[in-house]
Amino acid sequence: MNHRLLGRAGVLWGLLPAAGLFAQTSSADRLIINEVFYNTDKKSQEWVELVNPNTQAIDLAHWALRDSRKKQELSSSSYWVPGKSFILLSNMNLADSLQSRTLVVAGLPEWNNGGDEMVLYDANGAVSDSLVYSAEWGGGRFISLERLAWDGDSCDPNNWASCIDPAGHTAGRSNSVHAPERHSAVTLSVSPSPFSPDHDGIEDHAEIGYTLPMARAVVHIKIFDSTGRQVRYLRCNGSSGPQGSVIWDGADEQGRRCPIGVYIVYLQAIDESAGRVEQAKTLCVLAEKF
Ligand SMILES: [Ca+2]
Ligand SMILES: [Ca+2]
Repeated sequence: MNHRLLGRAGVLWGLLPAAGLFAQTSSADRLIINEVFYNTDKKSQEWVELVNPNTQAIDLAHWALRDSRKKQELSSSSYWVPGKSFILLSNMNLADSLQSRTLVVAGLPEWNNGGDEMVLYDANGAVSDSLVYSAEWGGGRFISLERLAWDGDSCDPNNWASCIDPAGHTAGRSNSVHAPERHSAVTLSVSPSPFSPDHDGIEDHAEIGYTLPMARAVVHIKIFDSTGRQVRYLRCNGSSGPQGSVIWDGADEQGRRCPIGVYIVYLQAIDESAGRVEQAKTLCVLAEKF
């Protein structure tokens, strides 16, 4: 069967990083914002955890961090962050209570509980990492907001979640929720693709099948168009075993048939008991016969 758009998937897929939705940035020579403890009673209890994912140490001299209102230099003299290690930034010395390495920065911005902007600059003024979080991304009163994947997009809400450690945070150590491998162990497939939801009884639905590397998980499946706009929340909070499938009828959230084009199928599987989150994405082509 012939379909329009057949063969164009690769072209459109190449355009997707420009949309920014799943853009991934190289982590070489930079520090990454890894955890934010923003919802506390006092500014002095807040902190930000940075991670140095590289093997070589990085000097924080003249690095800076800003929120939506002010930019604050972190250190006027050398302060080395060893390779593969964490550092907390705080207004107060939290070493006694958290037992982790802390750089005390008087004048560090206060992080708003509802959401805030956070931009980390290196000594040359280049942006090392940045995000604009909201309370909906995760975190809560004395519960931190944790990053899942170091090489994931800082601005992707799906790359952040509430800490599930009993302490409410993982200051100075690996996060309680994380995507451990660069390549997900999830398999995700769409069949048939292209499909043509024109109700002629032939290839009207796409079956999205998956296998998970966990016995039980809560699964979210979303459909995005090629500009990164979410068109359908196909499965929300669904309890799943190690494999499953869902049907997409080609309709958006309002039941309208989506335009022909290339769509992104995004799956997130969360195993809270193991503190494990896996993600995967694949393409699906919605076409029409001719
Ligand atoms: Ca706060
Ligand atoms: Ca941590």
